[in-house]
Amino acid sequence: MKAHDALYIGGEWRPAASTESIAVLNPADEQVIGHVPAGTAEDVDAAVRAARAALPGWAATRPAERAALLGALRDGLRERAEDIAATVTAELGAPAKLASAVHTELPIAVAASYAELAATHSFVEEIGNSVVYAEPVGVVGAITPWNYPLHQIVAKVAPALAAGCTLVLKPAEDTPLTAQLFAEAVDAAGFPAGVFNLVTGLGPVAGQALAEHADVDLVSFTGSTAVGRRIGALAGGAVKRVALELGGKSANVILPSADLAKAVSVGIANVMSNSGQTCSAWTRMLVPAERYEEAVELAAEAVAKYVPGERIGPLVSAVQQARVRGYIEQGIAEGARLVAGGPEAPLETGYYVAPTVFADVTPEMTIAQEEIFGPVVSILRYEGEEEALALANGTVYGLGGAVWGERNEAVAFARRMDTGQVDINGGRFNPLAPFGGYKQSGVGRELGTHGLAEYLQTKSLQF
Ligand code: TXE
Repeated sequence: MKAHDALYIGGEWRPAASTESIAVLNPADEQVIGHVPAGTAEDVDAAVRAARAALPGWAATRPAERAALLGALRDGLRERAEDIAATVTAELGAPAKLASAVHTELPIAVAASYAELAATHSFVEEIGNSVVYAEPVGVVGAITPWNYPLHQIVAKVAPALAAGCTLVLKPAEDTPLTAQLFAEAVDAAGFPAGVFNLVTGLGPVAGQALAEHADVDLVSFTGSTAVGRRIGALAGGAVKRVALELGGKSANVILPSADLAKAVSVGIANVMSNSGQTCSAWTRMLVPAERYEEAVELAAEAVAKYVPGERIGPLVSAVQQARVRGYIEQGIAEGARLVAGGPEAPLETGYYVAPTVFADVTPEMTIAQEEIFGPVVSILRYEGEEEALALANGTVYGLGGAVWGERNEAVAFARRMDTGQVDINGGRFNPLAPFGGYKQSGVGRELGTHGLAEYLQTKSLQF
């Protein structure tokens, strides 16, 4: 793994305007593994200009040409798969298996899906006496978080390029090395200069400059609800398009007809994966009162398998570690029953948090309402389906969720949940299914044709 001491703008690696840099740490051992440039507003402006200059040419390419280049990008990512997985392990702390299966293979599947969609999607439609053209929105500012360093990038860049948009990417400052590897793959694929640009930098500096830039037509942001709200307000003020993928507090609803042991063990695995740093993680387990103690015991058993430093990695940073430990302390202070884990760091070195399970969690507790973004599960009790539904829908969020039980019952329940996607009896990742939130979990959808639509605007010609 090598860090580029430059930004990728206009088809080349160029020095940033300032010599300031950002140190990248390995959260498992707290060692510095590289430095990347801290881009400023001046760099963002240069990148937006490059994207603007490249737009007319790129927007005019035939979808088949864009599909071919996206196919080359998919192949370039495949060739770099080992390097990507090692980089994600180094800067996020993801265990090797997770890094290659989830952090590398899934985003490659998403890139592959857009190589195909660019070729097969119909960008022209006849409606009565009109012909409707789907045209690119223009220059995109993409701001991504660190929790899935490559996936978050691919889920924005691939549909934007498939649509004929050009873009500037500002990746998270905690995981910029994966973004640089991605830029290498874009460069090698042979996209025209300026179609894709990368500016590494701090959120309040480079991110803010990108979100505020007058010549950006669409801001696509994934991250905290606080920053998302600010970006949404900026975009609203400037009357520009915005896509927001924000936090979650998803419910894992276990109906009385469910296979309890499976629902609990898969539910725990879902939260422990990526050390709980998944916006759609099923962090609230809802269990029928008559099976509550049984579920709590099963959860304690299941979580014991997640040994920090072996099966479960650290959190991304000291800041996130402190935040999550603070939530665990708050859970205890507000009266939840600690069944496993706790606020003490399980290892001396590295930003680890003990896999934690709370029972006797009531809906008004902070740990039942706020996104913790760590390996912490709250188990709530319900009496009857209506209470389960009120609990499931009782937060400001609506991103993911799960329902376990007899298939028809589970589907009927899922249809009443205020959330963007629900896994029935486990579910399986589908790179073509729309992903995004109801309520304060966001605006817009990623993946598949719904994700592509975010980057398109329509023009109708009447005859
Ligand atoms: O997010 P930020 P943080 C949630 C999760 C986590 C919390 C804080 O609950 O604990 O957010 O994480 C850029 N203008 N999620 O602090 O700050 C920043 O550089 C423009 C959920 O890391 O929102 C990075 O590229 N951009 C989430 C990106 O925003 C700004 C994933 C996300 O960082 C900016 C991550 C600004 N003023 C965190 N300030 C999910 N939905 O998956 C920061 N950024």
